[in-house]
Amino acid sequence: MDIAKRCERNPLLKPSDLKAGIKGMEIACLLNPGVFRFDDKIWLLLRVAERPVQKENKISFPVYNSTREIEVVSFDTDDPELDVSDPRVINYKGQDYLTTLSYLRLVSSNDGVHFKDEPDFPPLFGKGELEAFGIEDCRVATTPNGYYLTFTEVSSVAVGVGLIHTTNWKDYTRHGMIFPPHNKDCALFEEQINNRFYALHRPSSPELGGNYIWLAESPDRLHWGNHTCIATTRKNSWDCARVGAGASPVKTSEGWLEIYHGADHNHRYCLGALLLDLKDPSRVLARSREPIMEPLAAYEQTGFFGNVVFTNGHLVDGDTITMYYGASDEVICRATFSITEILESLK
Ligand code: MAN
Repeated sequence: MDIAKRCERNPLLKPSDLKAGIKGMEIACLLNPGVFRFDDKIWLLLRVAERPVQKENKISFPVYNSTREIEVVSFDTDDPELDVSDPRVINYKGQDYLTTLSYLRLVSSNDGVHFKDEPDFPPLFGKGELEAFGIEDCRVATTPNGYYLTFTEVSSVAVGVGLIHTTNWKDYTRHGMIFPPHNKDCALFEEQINNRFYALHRPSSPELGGNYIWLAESPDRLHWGNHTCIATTRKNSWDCARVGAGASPVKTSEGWLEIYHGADHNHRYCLGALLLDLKDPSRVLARSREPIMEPLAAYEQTGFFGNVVFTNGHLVDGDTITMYYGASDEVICRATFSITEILESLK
């Protein structure tokens, strides 16, 4: 059952609300923001996906070249060696490319509904070979030592998870790739358990196994081990093709509550919940049978890539989770959940 309370002002942000951040490009999509409080305001770290204005019979997209400049690559749409069946990814002569280049950009708000650009806080762009196709879907873990950002690094060689640390959103320490390919959807626990750091992550195992949620532990957030698989996809279910963690798990009296996404073979993305043992988060205490949120609103069903609700950021206040999410891979929305209601739904 869909128990999300959608904000009446949804979508809160759409591509035309912001100016493109890369010269010569336009914003195609705003997606999947990380969320945090800073300086008495609510901030979103948006994934902004840009591309050149498309010309007839051509498909053009930006990539970073070896000298770290943005270069536009173009193919003729009638080329028989080109596969454009997915609006997000294209394949040309056996090589995959993304149709847009993503970077991370900050917007802030006093009320959590009206967001504005923050030109004094420069965006985070992909850097180096492993981010040549951009950086995406950044989770922000808020800790006493500052903010830890986990995000997807994309290039022609890999999809993996990068880590960045900041305290002021102006100076960043880049720690490189912490979960090697193929991996994404990494959510850090915001506090230690038994003196260890924990993370949820999503490796993909193409032959045996699949796209499952895993748990890992670390002494320092840089070196990860003791990996265990905690949630697989489920046959004939809304989450039969792919599952992945959302934002940092929420500590509740009954366990760590994780809102995760699940997709079926039609790439329809819904949200569900996992409840993990407080002292041993590798123990799954409960999992949603049915989604707690489905793409039901018009803006969730139609867009750049329709039938998607995808989240990797929220704020928690008492019993309320204020979740920000990407709808249809195109616009930014907000919904709230009652923690009690989610926990009830798991019984
Ligand atoms: C998938 C989708 C895209 C994303 C790529 C690379 O195809 O999630 O939005 O750009 O993976 O991460």
